[in-house]
Amino acid sequence: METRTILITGANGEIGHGLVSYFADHNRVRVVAMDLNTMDDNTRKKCFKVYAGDILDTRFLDSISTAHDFDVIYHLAALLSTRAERQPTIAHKVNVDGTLNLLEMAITQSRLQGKDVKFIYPSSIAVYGLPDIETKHRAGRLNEEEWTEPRTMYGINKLYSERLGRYYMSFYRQLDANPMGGKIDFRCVRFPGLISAFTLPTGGTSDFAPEMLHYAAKSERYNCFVREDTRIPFMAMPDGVNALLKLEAAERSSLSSQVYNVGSFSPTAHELKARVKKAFPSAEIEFKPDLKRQVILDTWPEDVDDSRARKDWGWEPEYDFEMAFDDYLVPAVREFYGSK
Ligand code: NAD
Ligand code: AKB
Repeated sequence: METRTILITGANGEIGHGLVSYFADHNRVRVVAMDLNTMDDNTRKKCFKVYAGDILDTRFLDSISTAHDFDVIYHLAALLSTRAERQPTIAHKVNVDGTLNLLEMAITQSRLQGKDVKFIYPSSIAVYGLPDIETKHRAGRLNEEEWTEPRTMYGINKLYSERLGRYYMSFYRQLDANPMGGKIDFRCVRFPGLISAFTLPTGGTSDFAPEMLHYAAKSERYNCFVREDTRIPFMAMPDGVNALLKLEAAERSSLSSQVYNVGSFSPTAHELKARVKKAFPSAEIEFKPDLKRQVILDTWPEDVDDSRARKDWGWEPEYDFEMAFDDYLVPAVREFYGSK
């Protein structure tokens, strides 16, 4: 087997840490990692090459592209929903123009190398937009096509990027007389909120779940910014990383779509609090809803229908709600903070 070269953008983020660690334990992979922020030493050591720079800087991207032939690009760099809503024009630049720059890099590479380059893209449940809470309750589990009417800049950016990926894969420069070389093999998962035991998210709207757990483990009081009855889907970080890897490894011929929902568990904020308090009985968690952020969560679905991913590439989460806490989150977060 040949050694594969993999580019990870946004490698210093939550998912990036998980992916880089996975590849570090596997032979025959060269990870080229890039992020706006300088990579921490631990992550840096696990990579073949590390770059600090902006995905909006096309000269910077060109310099990376001329130095490496990529087999796979994991494009993770983005601004998440709350941050994107506060800085919509910057978010549009990073989430849309940045993605376009990476797709251009990928198509150029595939044409020069004369082979397909895989492009793995994490989208989000933010692509959905339910008009009101009654409709949200009634709609329940959504498949990939229902209610894709996002009401946030981030959700709009993600939905459009899914479609850009499909364009680059199937219709790019469709008027060219002699299309040459390889193509982009675009594959996308729509993630729920991810919960890691080792990193705290910044700038997302699903952040209340990981924050609740981490604050409890640090014995810090937590004011939860959502209502107790708020229900959106979540997933343990190892399953999130695994979903990306599994989709990347799937045979192209088995994929009937470019975009796949992946689900795992879907508790209310009240149920999350109860589960965190079971692990950390002295945790102080109070619900103090931020009405503006709540509106965003009320437009996201209660759950997702991931039967297409299960059928096409054998998606199945390892962790349900109880197992995520019992077998991963609680032991790992305790060890991380040295808490009891
Ligand atoms: P994160 O915020 O932890 O990491 C994103 C990384 O991108 C950061 O390290 C940041 O420095 C980098 N970045 C931002 N702007 C950049 C730029 N202009 N140039 C280069 N790097 C830049 O996010 P994450 O949780 O690791 O998410 C990774 C991807 O997964 C994102 O595309 C996100 O939308 C998607 N996603 C995440 C979740 C989740 O719950 N974590 C859910 C759904 C989808
Ligand atoms: C966010 O809250 O913005 C992310 C997501 C669900 O995409 N965690």
